Amino acid sequence: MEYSELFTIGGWGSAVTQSKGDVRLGRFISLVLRHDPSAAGITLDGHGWAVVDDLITGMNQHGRTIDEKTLRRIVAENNKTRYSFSDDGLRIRANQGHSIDVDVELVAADPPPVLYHGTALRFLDSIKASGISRQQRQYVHLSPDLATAVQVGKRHGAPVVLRIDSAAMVRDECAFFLSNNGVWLTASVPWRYVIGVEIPNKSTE
Ligand code: HQG
Repeated sequence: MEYSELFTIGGWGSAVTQSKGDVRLGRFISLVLRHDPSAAGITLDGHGWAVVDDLITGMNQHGRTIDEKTLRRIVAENNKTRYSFSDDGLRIRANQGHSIDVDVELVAADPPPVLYHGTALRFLDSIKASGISRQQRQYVHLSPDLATAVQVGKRHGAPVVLRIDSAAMVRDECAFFLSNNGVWLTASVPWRYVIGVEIPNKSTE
């Protein structure tokens, strides 16, 4: 494989190098398992599980050539541990990030006292007015560290990171869930719990 075909994706933990083909397949798997199973002509059960054989067949029927070995490699190499297999290995689901209504049996947990939400500067006025809301997803996504939040924010443009007083939210009985891949999730974050607004400079990016 040519070096030019490879690029590195920053993420949680160490960087992982994936081929462009794997990245494209990964994006499609994410679309199917989080947002639109019909894109591969499959259905998910109420807990977000797809049958692995159905996913592979469906992807191939919808122009995404993949075999089981490739699927398992893409899942294993995923830089954010986005997917899990069932214990018997026959089903697969996304750990979090859904826009469709499935119950992935998230674990309720007490978060660290401060969490971070990365967003774009252009959303700030709207967030100040109405708080951080879940938009198309099931939950607001929060990161335990600033660096991850910067990366999340950059997906939308010039980033800004909001520092969240999660300890106060817990005192006020807001529920938090921890996904399998370390993302903190909550229903919404009213503006009063934002205790800092940080515009990252190059050294924190
Ligand atoms: C913003 C990625 C205006 C919110 C990441 C965000 C994450 C508002 C955008 C995961 C608003 C929604 C989720 C308001 C919130 N007015 N804008 N009142 N409230 N917003 O993609 O958090 O790579 O749905 O700040 O790493 O960016 O997919 O959410 O900017 O964990 O695994 O509306 O997606 O993970 O954008 O990202 P998103 P997100 P994966």
